[in-house]
Amino acid sequence: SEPAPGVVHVPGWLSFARQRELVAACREFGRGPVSYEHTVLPGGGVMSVRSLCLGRRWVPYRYLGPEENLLELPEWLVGLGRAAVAEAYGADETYGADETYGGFAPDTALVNFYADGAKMGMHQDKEERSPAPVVSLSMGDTCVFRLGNTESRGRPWTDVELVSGDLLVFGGPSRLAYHGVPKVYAGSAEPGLGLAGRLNITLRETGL
Ligand code: MD3
Ligand code: FE
Repeated sequence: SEPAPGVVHVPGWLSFARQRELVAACREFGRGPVSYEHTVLPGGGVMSVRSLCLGRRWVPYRYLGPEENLLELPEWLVGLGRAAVAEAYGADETYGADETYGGFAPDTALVNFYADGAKMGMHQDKEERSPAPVVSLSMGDTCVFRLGNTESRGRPWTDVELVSGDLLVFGGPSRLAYHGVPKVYAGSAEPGLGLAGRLNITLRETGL
């Protein structure tokens, strides 16, 4: 479905086997030189989500610099991101009103882990310099994803449930919309997934 212009939601895009592989991969990412950490925001607030970055490094409000690449962004994950954009916008990768984009080439991935009670406040993703869309993959517990407007954190917004296996692609006119995760339904993941909590992977082009 297309909950807003340029936003495409594909429920159940990832097979259960693929979800399990992604969960295992995300666990493995955290065993290397970097682990999942709470981000401290410039105002001193601490995010309840724990995050890890692959490829070009950043924290949810700032890119840390082009030289930093502590964990490689695996080619298979780049390929999954490209497949996601093709699925959402069609093989021509046209998205939004009348923008076209010649090929999704993500150079960074942010992996967010939501333990029980974690949420994400309304924010814009405006650190990237590329007009490319953002690809989001969800695993584990179901959440409420709040899709706002481009003007303010407040109403109007649309709440969309994101379930394990769902794909969300954000591009075109909605790329700068406020959004957040006000609620995660604890214990809602299928037991066979091997995950307590929620994982979300976003793939992005920094344009840096
Ligand atoms: C809308 N993550 O990491 S994914 C984030 O579920 C973030 O962890 C949420 O918001 C999560 O910044 C939501 C869906 C998403 C991702 C990127 C976007 C929505 C977006 C970029 C622009 C607009
Ligand atoms: Fe975001």
